[in-house]
Amino acid sequence: MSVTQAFRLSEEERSLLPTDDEVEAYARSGWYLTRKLFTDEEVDELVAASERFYAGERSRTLPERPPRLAYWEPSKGAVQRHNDYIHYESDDIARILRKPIVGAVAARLARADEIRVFQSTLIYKPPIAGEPSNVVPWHFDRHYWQSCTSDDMLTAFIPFHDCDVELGTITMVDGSHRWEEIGADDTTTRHFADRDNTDLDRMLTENATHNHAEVRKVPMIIPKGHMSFHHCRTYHGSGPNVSPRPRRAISFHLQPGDNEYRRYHLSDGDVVTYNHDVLVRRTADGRPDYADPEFCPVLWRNA
Ligand SMILES: O=C(O)CCC(=O)C(=O)O
Repeated sequence: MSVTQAFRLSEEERSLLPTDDEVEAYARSGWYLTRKLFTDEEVDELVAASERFYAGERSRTLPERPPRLAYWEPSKGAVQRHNDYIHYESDDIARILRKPIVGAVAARLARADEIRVFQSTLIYKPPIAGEPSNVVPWHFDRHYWQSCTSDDMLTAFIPFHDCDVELGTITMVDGSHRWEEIGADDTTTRHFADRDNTDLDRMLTENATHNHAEVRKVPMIIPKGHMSFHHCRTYHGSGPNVSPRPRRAISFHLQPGDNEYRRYHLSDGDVVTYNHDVLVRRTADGRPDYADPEFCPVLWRNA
């Protein structure tokens, strides 16, 4: 199939794209709730494929385990599950995630001509009200992607069911992607699971105060088949799962076509690395290639 055929939308799919006003609203708020992009059958298949994955089924496994890979295994027990590179390890899940409409929505929001996969994490919050690992502290994703040149990366949060506050849905701090940042240090490049929650809460409050901004927390109430998008500088987090059901989702992290690897130094001179750096092919000048089609396939390209 040629590239232009692969990235074509039907008339019906075109009606699912964000309008100009919605693209403007995303630029102001840093988040967007989509229309219904996946059918109920596709969402049900995500549940079934994720259960097969948890039972050990893999289409392939990573050639090596990078140093900071999130990779739940049954031996870790009833904590929140995170599994990175799900688009690489499960073809059944990748097939659904890579529906062109998802990339086309991202391209509109990021005002980009091309969107590639950056990362995808399968997430499962067990239905245990007091499970501490279920709480996702306030953070923004750009901190983890300092080896990237782009300030316009974005994430689709894709629940596998209706998702609301009871299930611990993702919650955005409205407009926070436009704040000027203070207090960023080497620790911010570490994943929230390796950070102190009170430290992260304090950072949110201090940054809001510095920007004379109110912290307006907006829980994403997401019907089945819909998804939310957030900008890579939008503060977000999520609460406990106090429902009797697991909260199942994928965080689908996306990069605009112009994103590339850059050397980013910490204060002690160390260079920040991302898990891709030991997996992807090299560019002609020897840098990790964040356009390697094996790990970072193109999701959408404007004709
Ligand atoms: O699982 C959540 O509630 C938050 C996920 C997240 O941090 C993200 O999608 O970037």
